[in-house]
Amino acid sequence: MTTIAELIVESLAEHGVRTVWGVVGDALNPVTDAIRREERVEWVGVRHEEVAAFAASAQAQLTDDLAVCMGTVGPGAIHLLNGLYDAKKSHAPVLAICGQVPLGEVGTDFFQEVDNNRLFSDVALFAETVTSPEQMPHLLERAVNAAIGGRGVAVLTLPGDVGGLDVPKGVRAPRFAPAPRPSAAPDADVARAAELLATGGEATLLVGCGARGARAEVLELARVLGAPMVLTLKAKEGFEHDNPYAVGQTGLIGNPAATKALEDADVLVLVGTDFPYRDWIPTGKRVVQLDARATHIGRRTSVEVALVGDAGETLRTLLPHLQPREAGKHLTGAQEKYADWLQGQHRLADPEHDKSLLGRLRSVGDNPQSRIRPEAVAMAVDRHAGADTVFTSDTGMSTVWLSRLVPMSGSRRLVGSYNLGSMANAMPMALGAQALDRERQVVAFCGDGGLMMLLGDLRTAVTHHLPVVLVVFDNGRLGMVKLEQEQGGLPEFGTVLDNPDIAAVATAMGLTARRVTDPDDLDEAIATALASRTPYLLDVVTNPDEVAVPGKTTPSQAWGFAIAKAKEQITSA
Ligand SMILES: Cc1ncc(C[n+]2csc(CCOP(=O)(O)OP(=O)(O)O)c2C)c(N)n1
Repeated sequence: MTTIAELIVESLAEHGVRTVWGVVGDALNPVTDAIRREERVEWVGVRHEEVAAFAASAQAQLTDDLAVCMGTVGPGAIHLLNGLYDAKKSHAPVLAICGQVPLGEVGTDFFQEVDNNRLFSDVALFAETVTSPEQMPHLLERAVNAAIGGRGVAVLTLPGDVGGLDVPKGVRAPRFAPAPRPSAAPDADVARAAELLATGGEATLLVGCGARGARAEVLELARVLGAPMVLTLKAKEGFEHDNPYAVGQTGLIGNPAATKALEDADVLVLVGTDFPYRDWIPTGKRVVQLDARATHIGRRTSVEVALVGDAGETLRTLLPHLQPREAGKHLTGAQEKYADWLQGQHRLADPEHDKSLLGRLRSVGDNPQSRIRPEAVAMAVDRHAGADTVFTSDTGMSTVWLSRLVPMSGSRRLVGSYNLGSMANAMPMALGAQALDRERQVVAFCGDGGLMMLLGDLRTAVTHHLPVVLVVFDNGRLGMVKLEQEQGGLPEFGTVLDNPDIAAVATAMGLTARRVTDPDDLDEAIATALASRTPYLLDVVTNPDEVAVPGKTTPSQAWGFAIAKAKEQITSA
């Protein structure tokens, strides 16, 4: 006989699921026992279920296929929520298997009872509870089909006395639906787009991760239009390398060349992006938007021609309609501005810069503990990391340094909480990436605030032999909030972190760890960490006053910054 739990685990293994993340317990015991006996599936027991959900989200984003996490009755399920929201907002197919109190107690406000179907109703495309073996295999099929077909979260809840029940004799194995086949936008819409692009003037592309499968077509579009290409953070991987049209990111993490390329255009072409910041999408332009999801069309700016379809398929029908243009000042100007800006960033990251007069003026006093520039950390990682490294980053300033200074050359991958914007994701996502391939180099850019939130799972890297390299930007601050406060003209408040020696903590947890305080040690420390094949934490004490200037600063931001600094001087005097 086969139990419900066995049927679930066997069919997930059959589909290709190789890791399940979670914390064991009561209602889920039949499932974990089935995993114990299933050779194809590795159980990664974590210390906090949020880590399980972030790891699954990262795996789903990296593989474009189903990833699985588990949280048992009540609080165990609740702990999954943040990571599941990350998966939802990143369109990552994740199945969460959750526990529930025994059937007879459901609805009695029993110990630990939480109504999972309601709890997960906002985050999940599908959230149902298995109450009898006759619901198998249909309920499991519906859950997996919802996650894969709808690219989001499905939650399947198992009461304590249900997972171990036998499924009726002769029940067929679950069959999951194939992922939807991409198709091109309708010809008439493609023709309208071609007409607009032919007559509309200078174009700039804004490209997002929805275009990932269409790299060659998007580059060809830029060539034909003579257009600079602004990349969203999520399009960095796949589009940044060997791309003469790329001018970096826009928005708060961005650079002036990208901002200007958008502002100077007559026509904006949005490809596979739901870039959310309206303030950074200039108005008064003619706009063509191409996206597989109709719900993304016109959500951020007014669109004249909408192309609803797969990026690659649609561009292949559009490109033959376009006459190539000579690349003019619009493109070359943006390219030059971008190159200048990049050069400036690299100067900041140069250790010699700190020794120069200008560098000394910019550095914070004589305290050697705060002299390592985060830019220098990012650049040193880039120098020593491989061509196929997987990077993750925490929400906070570490994402800014990564975005600006770590090019996604070769087949590097990048994953973060870039739609939900949660802290604490980088380390769990690195664990998820590493479990997919233990030979591949995985590097996490962690904030000190972010890392400390889910610190217990440092040990998971050791227990499960996941040789991630965690680079902690230890600025003793909630740095991004400090910057927000100062740009808003507020004195810094509540952002100072009373950190322990994070390297010592990591060492106690069983990782190899090192604290770096001297800029002269940085390069060698990073080279050593990246060459090691063990879980490694580098606690780099960085300058908390390093300012990341956005691609465009408003006078009120600059003025706010000056006022905040003055207030801080007065209150600390
Ligand atoms: C879970 C969560 N809590 C709070 C925030 C708001 N927030 C965004 S960035 C940030 C500071 C991050 O600090 P840290 O991890 O130390 O990185 P830093 O910005 O200093 O590099 C905060 C509190 C958030 N995004 N997510």
